[in-house]
Amino acid sequence: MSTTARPFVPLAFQHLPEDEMLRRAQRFYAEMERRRTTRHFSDTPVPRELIEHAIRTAGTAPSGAHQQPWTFVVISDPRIKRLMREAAEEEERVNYDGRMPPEWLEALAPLGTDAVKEHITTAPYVVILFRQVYGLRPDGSRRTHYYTTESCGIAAGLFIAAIHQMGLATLTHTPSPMGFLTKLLQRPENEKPFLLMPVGYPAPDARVPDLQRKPLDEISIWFDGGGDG
Ligand code: IYR
Repeated sequence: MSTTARPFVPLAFQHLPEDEMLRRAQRFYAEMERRRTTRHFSDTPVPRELIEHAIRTAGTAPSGAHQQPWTFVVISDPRIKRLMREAAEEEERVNYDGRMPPEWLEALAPLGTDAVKEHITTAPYVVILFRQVYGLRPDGSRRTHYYTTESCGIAAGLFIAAIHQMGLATLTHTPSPMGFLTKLLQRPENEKPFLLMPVGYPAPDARVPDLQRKPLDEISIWFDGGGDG
């Protein structure tokens, strides 16, 4: 098969003074540090345009061979949300009633999760990120996709950051197994559900577990070359 090189264009890169870089880094970190996952959403409507921007932002993620192996399915239709919640809760009841081993249930206990998935019907939008395991060419033949999990994980991270930065909240929910989403949302066989993210304002009385994040020295190891060796 012949391949065509893309034309290259100059990189539009803005060099900033170091003090400005530090200010930006601190401001962005402070903003992201305030992000919390909540399970309690308000049903206050959210402008569709905001969700569109978050998806555009997610779509800037780097991806394996620039194949952009993601489809964002956006649901605000109350009927579909209800069906989705019913199906998710059915699976989760099986999970919490024994499909998840005791060690898993123990790990979740501090977070207070259970089989009730109210966020699916309360949040004004539910965004499901589907991972395109392989691509489909216009003639129906399969095109291998590379690093789809990594690519979708990065896209999800950007989506979450965008949602937080614009003043909304989301939750990364992975109902398990997720096959019911493929059926309900009529996705093609090359797409697998990756993440379900309700989006909206937090409920006025939203509560979150009192979590601590690991400090820098617990999450990073540095080889500075400055030792006495
Ligand atoms: N999918 C279940 C269980 C669950 C698993 C993990 I790992 C979490 O961080 C949270 C929940 C549920 O959504 O309840």
